[in-house]
Amino acid sequence: MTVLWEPTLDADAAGWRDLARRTAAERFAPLAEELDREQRYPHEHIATFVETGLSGMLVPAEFGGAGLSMTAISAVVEEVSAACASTGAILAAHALGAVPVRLAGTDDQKRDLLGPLRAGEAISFALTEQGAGSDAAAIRTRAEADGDGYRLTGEKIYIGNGSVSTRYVVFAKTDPGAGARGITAFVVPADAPGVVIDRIEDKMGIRGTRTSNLKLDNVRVAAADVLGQVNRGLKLAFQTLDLGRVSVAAQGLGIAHAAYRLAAAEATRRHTFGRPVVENQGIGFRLADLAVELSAARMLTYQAAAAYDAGQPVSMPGAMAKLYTSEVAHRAVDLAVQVYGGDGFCKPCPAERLYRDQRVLEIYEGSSEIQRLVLSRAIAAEAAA
Ligand code: COS
Repeated sequence: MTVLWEPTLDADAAGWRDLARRTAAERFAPLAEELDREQRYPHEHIATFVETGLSGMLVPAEFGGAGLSMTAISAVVEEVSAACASTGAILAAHALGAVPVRLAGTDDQKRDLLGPLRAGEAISFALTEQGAGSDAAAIRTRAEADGDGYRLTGEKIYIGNGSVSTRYVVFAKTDPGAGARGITAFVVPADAPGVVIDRIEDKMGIRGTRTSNLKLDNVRVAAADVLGQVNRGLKLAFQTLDLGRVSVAAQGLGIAHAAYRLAAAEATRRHTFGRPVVENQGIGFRLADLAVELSAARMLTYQAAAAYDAGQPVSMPGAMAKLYTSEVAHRAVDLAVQVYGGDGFCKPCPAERLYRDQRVLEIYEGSSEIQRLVLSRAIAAEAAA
């Protein structure tokens, strides 16, 4: 029995978790420091995703994938993130781009877009713009009707897997006067005329991931490239983010667990004043609190995943899981750095890398403030009912 609470997984999910754990230990963990130092996108890890079948985790069986449950995906993302936060984030971003296709794609779109993911291609989710991150309805990218199709113009930023994806799910205004009810989702090929990617971000953490902009200059798409209903794209984006937030929570579990293990091992190994650091209550009690918080974060995250698998709404459990887990991960990496002391402040201490890798979890796919907003609005609505 371990101190930390562990989810009871069905045989299928446990099999995928074990595969992810083995693969992550053998292939992803040894490169984590190098990817961070060189800010290098790990193409070889994509080959490993393909070899192990992890590339098809979100692809339903009828389109050649493994069609994992959200519980299994969470376990995989947790294991991979614990070994290499960048690789976990790459896997989660692959999933984020595929979700709107699964939710709203026609059979033809699913065949065309999801099948190639199994072979290692990526599709990215492109919503955020300068001035429209938290306030997603404020996007300015326009899609103007053009014969039997549309022409898209605007610029997206902070695209996960940007510049390595072959396709982008782009959200654009089709009825600018209609606010949230005037946005449509489009599938845009990376090689369409007018698509330009000219900025790769130099990030604080998860530096092995590629994060880019996406400029669209009068890009022509066909009516068949509309994903879901015209003018209902924002709802699709929010449904996608509901699920994405469970994946971010799973990334947080991985990072928090890695930090917890480092802190516990170092606090037990290192002696001060003639005894192991862990026997000083200032550190030992913080580790105890962290074990409780990390267990609770796991419960919230696997409960959110189970809710989705059972066909139940995931907005509230997903918001709770992301909010809590990302903040527990913040406290975990802070403790790991503190336990390592001066070493923890210097490279190449893994605690230093985790400290930087964790930070984005409280920002992307809805900041902590947005999760609190989602929850507080729901609380008010429930109280008023
Ligand atoms: N699932 C499905 N539909 C949803 C939804 C959800 N989770 N949340 C809202 N909607 C629907 C609403 O029901 C409403 O639909 P109708 O037009 O049919 O009434 C529509 O979407 C607009 O909702 P709302 O008026 O609540 O939108 P707001 O502009 O007030 O925004 C928040 C709500 C702040 C919660 C939303 O903008 C958000 O989540 N922002 C963060 C975006 C984000 O995560 N960005 C990061 C991008 S990835 S790095």
